[in-house]
Amino acid sequence: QHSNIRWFREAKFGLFIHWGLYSRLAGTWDGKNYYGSGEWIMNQAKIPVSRYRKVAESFNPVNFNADEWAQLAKDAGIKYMVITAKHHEGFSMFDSKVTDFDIVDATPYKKDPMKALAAATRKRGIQFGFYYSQFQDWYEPNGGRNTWDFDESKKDYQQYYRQKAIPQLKELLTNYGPLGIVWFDTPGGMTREQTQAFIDELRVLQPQSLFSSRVGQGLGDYKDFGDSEVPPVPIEGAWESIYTHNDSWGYIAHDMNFKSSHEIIRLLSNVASKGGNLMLNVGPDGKGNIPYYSIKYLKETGAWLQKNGES
Ligand code: JFZ
Repeated sequence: QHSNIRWFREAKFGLFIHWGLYSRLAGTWDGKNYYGSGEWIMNQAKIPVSRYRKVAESFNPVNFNADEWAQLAKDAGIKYMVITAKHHEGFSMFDSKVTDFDIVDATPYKKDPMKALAAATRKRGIQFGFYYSQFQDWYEPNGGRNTWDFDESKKDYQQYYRQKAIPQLKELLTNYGPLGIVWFDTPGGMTREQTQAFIDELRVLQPQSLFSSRVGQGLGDYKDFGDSEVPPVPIEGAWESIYTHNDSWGYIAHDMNFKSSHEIIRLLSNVASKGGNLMLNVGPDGKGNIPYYSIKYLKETGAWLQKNGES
């Protein structure tokens, strides 16, 4: 058991944020609308790297306001926040020296929003963490699962881990202060021994940081259930359920199927009563706005918790 698991076990409520170039596409490519998992649009539409990289040229989230996001979380009663530093699309939402395919080098925005968000959450006593897609990287010839540009059988995953994933994770674990969580996802391309070595290499940088179960091989610090899944009975140990707010993790302009504050509160009670945390997702748009209904229902949830909750 991780020595820093205590805050997590008491947290109950987390905010997941999926934000990347897919947010700017908003579920539409070449005039066609896609639905569900907006962050998968590059894969769904089989967009070649040569075209996808150009999306960065019009990614300019001028409305992003770290203090507003952190304050919304605070008002909602949220105790930890995990945001996508790099999703499967391969685009880095932070200032990375490892690649030019990042928000500072490739977009007109030219700033690092993660720096501001790390500071704004910390100021409010919210644990801050990064989601990082350590295996799937559809932008890199050696990254996992882009089969429309690259031949999967020719890939050298170890090279991708050595040249991009590990150096970038070291940047994230070095440049943003203490991280509550590193949220890994969809493992692949590593044996158990390699996964353990990967963890050991990163762990020394921030021993207090919790690693999610999707680091792979059962080696994470707490258990994540499948997406939108709550166990039927109370579960021992530290665990988390993750839910989308509407039907997608990444922003989709034509998805209005948001869970109301009543539904969120019921979900939160169900998960908390079984001893776990609910990490609810929001998908900000390409301008940096959190969707209107996410703000509305999160604020209502926070007001209810203020009145009826324990903390
Ligand atoms: C992954 C991602 O592919 C997806 O885009 C999103 O980021 C989500 C939070 O995580 O998707 C998964 C991974 C694991 C399961 C389901 C969806 N699972 O174990 O049920």
